[in-house]
Amino acid sequence: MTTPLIKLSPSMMCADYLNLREELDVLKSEKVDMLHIDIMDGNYVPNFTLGPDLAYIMNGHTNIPLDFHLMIENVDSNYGLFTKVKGSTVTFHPETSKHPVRTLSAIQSMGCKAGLAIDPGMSIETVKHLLPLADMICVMTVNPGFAGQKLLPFCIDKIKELSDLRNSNDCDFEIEVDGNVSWENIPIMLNAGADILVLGTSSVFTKNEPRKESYRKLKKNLADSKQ
Ligand code: S6P
Ligand code: MG
Repeated sequence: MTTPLIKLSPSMMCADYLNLREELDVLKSEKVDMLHIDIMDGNYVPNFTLGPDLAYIMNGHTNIPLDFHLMIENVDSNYGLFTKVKGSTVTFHPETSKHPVRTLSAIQSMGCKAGLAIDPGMSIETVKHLLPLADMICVMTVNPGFAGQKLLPFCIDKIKELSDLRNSNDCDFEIEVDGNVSWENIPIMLNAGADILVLGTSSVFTKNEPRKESYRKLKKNLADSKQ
């Protein structure tokens, strides 16, 4: 991509599974930064999606780092399943950990970046002491669990709040935005301070457009957003 400052993390739960090899080859040629892997347990969220084994196969084929988004109840017992690829990111919802400080540093000690995901119902204030310890904060702009939902507009304020806090508090976490990252919403999200875009059915994973064309539109959208 021509905009190195903005990172792209396509959400693999939105891919065409019957053509996964072709999907991965496009992502390789588009030089996306990460593969966003949603992990769900049917408890924290009412859905099941991908698992670590398939994620490692995707990484083995592409060499693209993984961006695990854990939406599971029992994160403290399971985070170790997701740290196999050094340099990848493992993100959890802080309310799913008994000791989030310990879990953040355990993930980092295994050679991965550690992220915190902020549910739409959770305030930034709740996690303010954790912010300097995290490598990435994922702001959820839809309820976790499903693709294809509509943006909850009040979540944009949280991106801005995080960006302001980062500037004033000498933190260096990246801000990821996850949920309805559409052509219309991308400029608003970038303007609020997002660094990483999770791309799903709202942009590059559509039924009626070739992937290459979607990435061409995305590049144009990013270039226009920078002006
Ligand atoms: C939702 C999940 C997300 C979705 C993504 C889909 O629980 O965490 O990563 O895959 O939001 O994108 P879209 O554009 O369909 O909302
Ligand atoms: Mg996600």
